[in-house]
Amino acid sequence: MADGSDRSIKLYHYTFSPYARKVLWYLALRQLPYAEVKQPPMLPRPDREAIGVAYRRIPFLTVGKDVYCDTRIMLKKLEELFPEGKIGATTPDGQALQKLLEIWHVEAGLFVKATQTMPSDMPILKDPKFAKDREQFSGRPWNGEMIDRNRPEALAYVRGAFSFLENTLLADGREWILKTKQPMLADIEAVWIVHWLSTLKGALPQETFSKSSFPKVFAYINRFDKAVQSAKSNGPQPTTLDGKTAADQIFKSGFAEKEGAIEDGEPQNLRKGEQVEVFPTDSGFSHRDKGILLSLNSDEIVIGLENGLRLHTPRTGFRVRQVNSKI
Ligand SMILES: N[C@@H](CCC(=O)N[C@@H](CS)C(=O)NCC(=O)O)C(=O)O
Repeated sequence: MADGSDRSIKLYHYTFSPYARKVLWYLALRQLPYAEVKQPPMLPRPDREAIGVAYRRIPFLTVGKDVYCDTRIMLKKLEELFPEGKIGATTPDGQALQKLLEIWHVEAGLFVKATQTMPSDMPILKDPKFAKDREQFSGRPWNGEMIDRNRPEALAYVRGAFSFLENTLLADGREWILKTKQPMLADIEAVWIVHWLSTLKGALPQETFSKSSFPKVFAYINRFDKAVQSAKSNGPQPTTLDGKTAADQIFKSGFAEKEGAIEDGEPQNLRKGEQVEVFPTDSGFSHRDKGILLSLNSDEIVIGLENGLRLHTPRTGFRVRQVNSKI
C-alpha cells in the first residue's frame, strides 16, 4: 500500500492528557477503529524512539507509515482520511468558529493558563522527577513557589473562559455549538479545557466555579460526556498494542497519504528534498526531528525520516529550517 491508502490508526497517549482526550473523543464520536499504545507520563518514551520520532509531546498518532504530531494536524487529517460521516464544520461561519476555538485554546494560551490552576499540593506536582521533566518540557522553572504565584491569575483567566462560554456561545440555550443535532468537532474544540478542569480534583475552587454560577457550561460538559459515553459503548472497542508490536506494524505498513509538494508562493526559502529540522516553538522545543523536506504549505510541514516514515506537523507553532540554521 505505497499509494497512500493505508488506514490503520494508532494513538500513542496517556489517558490523563487532556490533549489525548480530544482525539479519543473524536475517534469515539466517529466510531473509528484504532489501537492505543499507552505511554508513561514523562520521559523516557522508548516506544517513540522505536519509530525514530524525536517529538516528545503526547499524544501522537500514526496512520500507516504517516506520523502526525500535534492534535491540530491529527484531527484535520482524520477528517480528510475518513471523510464519510466527518464531524468538522461545513459552512464558512462554522469553520471559522471551529478554527478560532482551536486557536483560543492552543495558540492564544488558554491551555497554559489551565495547567496553572493546578494547586501545588497535587501529588504529581510534588514528584521531583516530574518537576524536572516538565522544566525541560516548558523551558520554565517548575516548583511549588512558582505554581502558587501563577495560580490566582490563571484562575481569573479561566473564570473569564467559563464566563465567555456561558454568556455568549451557550447563552441562547443551544445544545451544541453549531446548533447541530449531535456534537461536532467544534464542540470538542469548545469543551475540552472546561471538561478537563471540571474533572481535575482541586483545580477549580468551588466558590468561584459553582454549577449555579455557570449552569450552562456544566450542563454542556455533562451533555457532551453522555454523548461520548454512548458513542463509545456503541462503537468499536480499541485494541491495545505494546510499543514493539506497534513499531513492527508501522514499518510494514503503507502510507496513508500521497507525497505532497512545496506550495506555490511559499515564503520560506526551502526546497523539496533538502535536509531540515522541525520542532514546536511553544513547548518540547528541544526535541527536534530531522529529515528531508517533502511538503510545505500554510497548514502543514511534512518531512521524510531516515527510517522511511513521514512526519507531519501543523505549520503554526512549529519551526522548519535547514539543519544547523540560526534562523
Ligand atoms: N499543541 C500540542 C500540545 C500537546 C501537549 O502539550 N501535550 C502535553 C500533555 S497534555 C505534553 O506533551 N506534556 C509533556 C509530555 O507528556 O511529555 C497538541 O495539540 O497536541
